[in-house]
Formats: sequence, structure tokens, C-alpha cells
Amino acid sequence: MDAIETPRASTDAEGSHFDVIVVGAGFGGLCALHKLREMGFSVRVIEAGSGVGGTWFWNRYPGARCDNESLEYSYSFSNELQREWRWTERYAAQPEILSYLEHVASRFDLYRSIQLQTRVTSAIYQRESRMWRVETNRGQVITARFCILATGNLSVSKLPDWPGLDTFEGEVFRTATWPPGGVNFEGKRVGVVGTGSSGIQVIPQIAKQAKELVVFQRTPNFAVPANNWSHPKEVAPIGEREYAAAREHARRSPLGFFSPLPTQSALEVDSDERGARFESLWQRGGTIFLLSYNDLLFNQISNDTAAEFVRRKIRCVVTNPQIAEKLTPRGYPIGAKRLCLEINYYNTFNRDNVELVDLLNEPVVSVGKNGVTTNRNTYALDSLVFATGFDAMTGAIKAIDIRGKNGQGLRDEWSNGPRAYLGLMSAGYPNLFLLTGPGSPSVLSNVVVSIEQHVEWISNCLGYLRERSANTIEATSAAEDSWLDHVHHIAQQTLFPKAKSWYYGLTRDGRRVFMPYIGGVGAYREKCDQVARAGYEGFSIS
Ligand code: NA7
Repeated sequence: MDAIETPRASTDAEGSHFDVIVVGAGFGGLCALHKLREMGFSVRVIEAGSGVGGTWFWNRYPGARCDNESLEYSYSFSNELQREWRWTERYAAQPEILSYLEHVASRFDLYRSIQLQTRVTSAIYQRESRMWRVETNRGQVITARFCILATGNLSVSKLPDWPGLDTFEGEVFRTATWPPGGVNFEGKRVGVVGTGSSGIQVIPQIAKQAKELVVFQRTPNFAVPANNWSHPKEVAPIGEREYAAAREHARRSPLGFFSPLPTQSALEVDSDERGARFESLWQRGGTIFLLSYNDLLFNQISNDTAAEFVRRKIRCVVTNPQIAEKLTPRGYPIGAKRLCLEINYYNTFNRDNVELVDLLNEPVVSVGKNGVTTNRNTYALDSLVFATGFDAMTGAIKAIDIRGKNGQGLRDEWSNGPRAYLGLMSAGYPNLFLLTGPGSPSVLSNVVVSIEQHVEWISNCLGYLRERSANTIEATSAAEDSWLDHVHHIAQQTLFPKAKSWYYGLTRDGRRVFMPYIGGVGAYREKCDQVARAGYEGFSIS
């Protein structure tokens, strides 16, 4: 990606040894830097982008917007920050979230500890010195006692392996690394591939501009209206005391959000009452739709009632019944793949300049210099936009050559499914922490709440080690094994296994491994705190 601005070089003493190296300057890395520096640790953050922001730095495609409400999807660690920053919309768009993170970096004087435009290529544990030796693509070697991977859950984007893709002579874009100056699609024939959250956001925007838009859809997704609104500038959207209480509730809640959980099953009420409830949450907008009843993610029959409600809505909006049918998700439970929020998405398929290609019935055969050929047709295109998702949860970790205490490679070990105790540390890799790693609530929670919880836990842990002059902490294999069993066991109680989704990783023999922890943010916090209170049970400290 092109540089956006001249990087502000870090001005901390240009040392090559620190207490902590943090990889990544998104929501996680900034929070960790602030907290650890406040505790007196020397910290260096290494960031690949030419600015801070992580996900929100790279994903600057038109329509990019958070699908969690801005009042909740923001830091709670500073009351002053919370008081000063006014979100302008219910769901902040990418530019506003990026400005927020830049503001945080300036306000807490973080830039001086961040080295931008630098990628960590390897992290090798040194047995004798018990230090991490980190190398960058600039040829630097930096050492640190501790290393924190704040590399994000959705950072390494993927492309289809369509034959001939590299022969296409038009422009190629990825939503995940969008050109900072934007793209003008006027007069162009554009193909968009992928109908996950990113595709659903970008498609209505491109349709407004392009001469023709061809949407290549593999699996239709469930999407519910976002119902975005502006917050009036003059009035704070929530009182200070109310905000503090809502934050506390979120920290203890199952998903990390302000909303209370429903107590009723969808099957306890009659169909009129159920329909009215679905309708009221549909009108309100947001993923809260899945909280209409308490068993939508556990009971297939309950789930069917919600799924059928959404299917009917799609048929109401999309005027051509054949197109509506192609857009209608079937064969997996609503919510088992990430529920998308839409602003004018379904309606976009009523436009004359938009065509939908159902790749399940019409697979791509090849790509040529002028466009995409399926088994039925050739679509001539000037531009191709890929919104085809990420090597989720582990891609950015595996992109680094990480070697543990026995010289073993994490990339190789994790090719058999990721392994981490509490999603925080992997056995064999002392002093290497993962922020929102696999096995923690991460992507199945309000991730900012989960980031803050991890940062608190890790910083307390580092404080504990410092007080005792301890050098290393490492997860034990036994604790890791039993945690992985627990993560798997809980996922099996839900409807998540019924869908193919990026929540799953694969083992070498093709077995699926559910990666996020779905036992709840509050329960997970309690477990982590209890482990710490018991002197870091399941970890060995030396
Ligand atoms: P997602 O949700 O992983 O969506 C990727 C989309 O791309 C999805 O529709 C995929 O279909 C499709 N896809 C992936 N590979 C292919 C190939 N080879 N051919 C055709 N279509 C393909 O990524 P997003 O960026 O939209 O969203 C990720 C998260 O970012 C989101 O959950 C929010 O948290 C923000 P599939 O469903 O796999 O059949």
C-alpha cells in the first residue's frame, strides 16, 4: 500500500533493547503501549503501516464502517478521553475511527515509541539470555524480555485461486488494502467478489458510481439493517455515570456489549409475538437482532424462526424474485457465520446497472486479460475488487517466523490448528503474549473490550513477574490441552459447527478447529482473574 503521510519516526532513544516489543499499532498495540509505558516498562511498537490504526488504517474502502456501535467500540481506559471524544454516528465510518486512533496516539504521546513502516519478519527466543530476538524487514535486530503480538484477527487478506487471475489487465483492488486516495469507478465495468461484511458495505457504494457492477457471490449471507444515525454534536449521547455503568456491564457480559441479554426462548411465545419482536429489532437495526431470544444460537428450531423472518425481508426488498432467491441464505443457521449489517445492500440489486452471479451454480473457470469467465458466461470488466476475506485469527501470527525455546516454529506447529492457553500464551514460547489470540473471546465479542481485558491481564502479569524478579512465564502443555478441549466443548453446544466460517481453522488431517472462545467475555475474564489469583495457575514461572 502507498504511504499516506510522512511517518513520524519514533523519538525514544534509538535503543535496540527494550523490556517489551509490541507488534502492531492498532487498537491492541496502542492500548498495550500506553499501559505498559505507564507502568515504567520500556516499550517499542513495530508497525507495518505508515500510520497507526491497524485494521482501520488499511480497510479504507468506500462504505467501510464498524458494525459495533461507536460508544461501545472505543476505549474505556481513560475517562478524559471518553469525555473529550464525540462520536458523530451510531456506527462510526472508517475515517472517524482512524482519526480517533490517531488522536489517542497523539493525546497519550504514543508516537515516540512507535516505529512505522516496519514489518517484523522473525522473533526467535534465545534460550541462554531468555530474550526475544526480533528482526525487521529493515534489517534491524531488537531484543526484549517480552514480546506481545497485537497483530489483529483480520489482517492478512486472501484472494481466490482462480486460474489466470494474474493475467487480468484491468485494475485490481482489495478492500483490505484500499488505495488511500480512493478510486474513481465512473464509467467503469466493475466486478466485486465476496459478499461478507466488506462486500456488503462496498457494493452499494460502487454501484452508485460504476457504469456496470457484477457481484460474484459464493455464499449468500444474512444481513440485517444497520439503521445508522447521527449523534447531535451539542449533546453527549450518554451521561457520564450511565456510560460508566454500561461499560462495567459490558465487561461482565457474555459478548462485551451494553445491551442486556434476553431471558426468553423463541419457542416460548406464539408466532405473532415472535414476529413483532423480530420486527421491532429489525427496525432498531444492528446485530442485536440475534439477541431477540436467548436460544437463537443454540436451538435450530428457534434459529429457523429468525432466519425465515430475514428471508422474507429479502424477498420484500428485492423486486426480481430470481435475484431475491439467489441472495437468500439457506442451509446454515443465522449468526453461525458472522451476521452482517447492511445499508442499502439488498436494494442495490434493484438497480439496472447491477448484476448478481451465483458462483455456486456458475463457478469461475478462468480469468483472462479482459474479464472473468464462468461455466456459462464471460463478464468483461475494467476493474476487479476482492472482498474475499482474511486468513482469520492466525494469519498475521503465522506470517512471522516465530521460534520457541526448543527452536520449533510456531507456524509449523499451528499448521495443525492454533494452540494457546486462554488464547494468551502458547506452550513452548515463554514470554510471548497474544492479544485476542485464538482461544479467547476475540472476534466473538466486542473486540475493544477483549483487548482492554488482555492488556490489563498481561500488564498485571508483567508487574507480578517484576515484583518477584522472575524472568519467564510460560503456559504448560497440560493447561493448554485442557483449555483447547474446553473451547471445543463449548462450541459444540452451539449452532456454530453447522456453518462453514472463518471462525474455524484446520488441522493437517482436515479436522476443523473452532478458534474463538464462546463461553462469554465475563466468564472468560473471571477465569483469567482466577488463574492470576492462584499464582498464574497453568503457567510455569521461573
Ligand atoms: P469475510 O466475511 O470472510 O467474507 C469473504 C467473502 O468472500 C465471503 O462472501 C466469501 O464467501 C467470499 N469468498 C472467499 N473466497 C472466495 C472465493 N475463492 N471465491 C468466491 N468468493 C469467495 O470477509 P470480510 O472482509 O467481508 O469480513 C471480515 C470481517 O471484517 C467481518 O466479519 C467484520 O468483522 C469485519 P464464502 O462465505 O466463504 O463462501
